Amino acid sequence: MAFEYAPAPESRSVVDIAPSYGLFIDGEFRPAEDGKVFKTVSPSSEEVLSEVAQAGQSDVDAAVRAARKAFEKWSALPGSERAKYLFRIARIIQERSRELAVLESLDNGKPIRESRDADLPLVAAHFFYYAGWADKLGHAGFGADPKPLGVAGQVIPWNFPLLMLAWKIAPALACGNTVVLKPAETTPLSALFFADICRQAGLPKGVVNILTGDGSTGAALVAHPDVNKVAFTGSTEVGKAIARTVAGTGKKLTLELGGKAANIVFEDAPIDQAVEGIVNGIFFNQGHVCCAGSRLLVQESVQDELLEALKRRMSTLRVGDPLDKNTDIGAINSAEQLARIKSLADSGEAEGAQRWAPACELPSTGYWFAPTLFTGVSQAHRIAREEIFGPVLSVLTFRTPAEAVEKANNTPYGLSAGIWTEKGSRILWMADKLRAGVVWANTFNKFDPTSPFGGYKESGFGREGGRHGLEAYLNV
Ligand code: TAP
Repeated sequence: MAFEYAPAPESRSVVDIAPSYGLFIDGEFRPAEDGKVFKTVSPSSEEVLSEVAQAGQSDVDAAVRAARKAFEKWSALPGSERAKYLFRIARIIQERSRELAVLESLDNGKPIRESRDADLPLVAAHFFYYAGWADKLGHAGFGADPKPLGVAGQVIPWNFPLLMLAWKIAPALACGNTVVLKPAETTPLSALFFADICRQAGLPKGVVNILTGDGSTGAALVAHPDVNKVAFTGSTEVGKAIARTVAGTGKKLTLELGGKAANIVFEDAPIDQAVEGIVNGIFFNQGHVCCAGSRLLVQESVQDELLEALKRRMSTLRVGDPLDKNTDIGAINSAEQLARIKSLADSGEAEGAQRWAPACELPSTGYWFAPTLFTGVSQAHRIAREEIFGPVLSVLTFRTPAEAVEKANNTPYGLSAGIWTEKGSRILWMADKLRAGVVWANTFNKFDPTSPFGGYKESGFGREGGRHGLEAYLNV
């Protein structure tokens, strides 16, 4: 069955993307010292959106120098003054949210409904939330007068470009640190628009610096001797490399890495509600979510009923133009990521799992992957062990709660998990046994700035969000 939809695209004209952007250092946009640039491409149309500067070592040095200089005055401001800037930034984000949502969907490929209704409101909420903490740090449980760390070097991925920026920058500034942030190579634009928002808010020069570039820029930032704190979100592989770089330097480190979350459905769960949660858990943001519910653990007795309902629901998902408000699944962020998803899905078939996807016509240009389900998956299969970071769900079964816990925990990761059951006592028992930083019950992918988020094991350490999120940016 081919999908038919009347395109009602959000107008591109609400966002004015310049043909080129510089690095944002010390309150000014400037080219990279060696003049290097790279192109950023829309994954839904393969159109070049802009050309941005590629920061090298001397640009990293300049940005860290600017942040160090700004730190003296910024950290000495009363918290109530820092709060004013953060509130101002939050309000400007709200005012410009339509423009930013369209920009994010163009550069990242995510559906406008998600960037408009999830990413942008959460970005603003993060700045409002941490603005509220800026003058109350002495009451956060870290001593009467906790001090900021200094210059924070922050490296973020492409799956939630502006939201990951907010998770990093809002608590850092609230605590009195200054920041050098590197967005991902495939999604640099919203961070550059954020730089413009910092100017609009009158934020003192050098408090926020944005360095676009590739992994080498991130590596140079992390290794810079005058960076006091490193915050990274991305793959476990790069996280391990960063941990090695930072080891023994005295830099404070938080790592937010991959996941392979179990979404566990018991036989007493309301099936329709669970199906919505499963769909949201794995197909939200094309599955480019570190806490995605990528392993469905279903109790054997309801397997047939659940899978039938799930397939019916998956058949209604619309894949296509991210700017169409009816789109459920947008574009895969890059050709590289698409190749990775394809190769892992192929390994699922090769290892003997059964592959199913609803019939759907994918656009001929851009990077797309149909929502896909694998049944007959064993714990040894790569699709049950490795993070796919795409719209691919691996289904496993269990008989008893103890077996569910054992299978859910049988992964090097430990970021999140979901439980679907009517029994409150079972939720509490499971939450205690599951080795996951976040456990959702009868819901999935719920985020809130007041709630700490972070992992166990190879999913990283440190918490972002909530009061706990302050600790990462304070000398406690
Ligand atoms: P990473 O390579 O980890 O990229 C994350 C960020 O780190 C990007 O800004 C990246 O720059 C930068 N980076 C790369 N190498 C670095 C280094 N040696 N030192 C410092 N910074 C470095 O992730 P990816 O390549 O975008 O995705 C690969 C896989 O990672 C995905 O398939 C997915 O499984 C996983 N992933 C997980 C998450 C979360 S939230 N857990 C997020 C993204 C990806 P460039 O963009 O220029 O490479």
